[in-house]
Amino acid sequence: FSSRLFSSFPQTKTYFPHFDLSQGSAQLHGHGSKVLGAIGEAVKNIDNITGALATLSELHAYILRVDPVNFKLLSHCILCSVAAHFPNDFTPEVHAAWDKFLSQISSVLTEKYR
Ligand code: HNI
Repeated sequence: FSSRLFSSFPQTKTYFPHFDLSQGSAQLHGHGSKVLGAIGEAVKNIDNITGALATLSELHAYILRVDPVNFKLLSHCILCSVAAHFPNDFTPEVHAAWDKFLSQISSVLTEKYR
């Protein structure tokens, strides 16, 4: 999903000047597992996503200062990746559920900006 993000929305690359962003780079793989690990934590704490991602929320708002628009772009790329990997399971209901879940995560990670 990171490769999709950087090729479809190259402006997002500006947050990763210190990364090797070529497709299949070890750094990108490592980072992707961290992001998916956080998404896994959100799944496990579906009733308390705010609590589960509190530290990450502060990191993105206060230290990384990622513009919130980028969360929509990333969510879109994650959704496309899920659809591409699990075409048979990606029913309209699953699509809607993932969309809702990812926007919930994005709200949590951008709420500290206000
Ligand atoms: Ni994000 C670091 C999770 C959206 C830019 N990000 C992380 C880490 C996790 C993470 C986990 C690693 C933290 C650590 O090492 O302690 N990021 C997530 C999640 C989302 C998200 C779950 C949304 C679904 N991050 C974004 C977006 C951008 C972004 C949209 C910018 C386009 N993130 C970063 C940057 C880092 C980062 C930059 C630091 C990378 C590094 O290692 O230097």
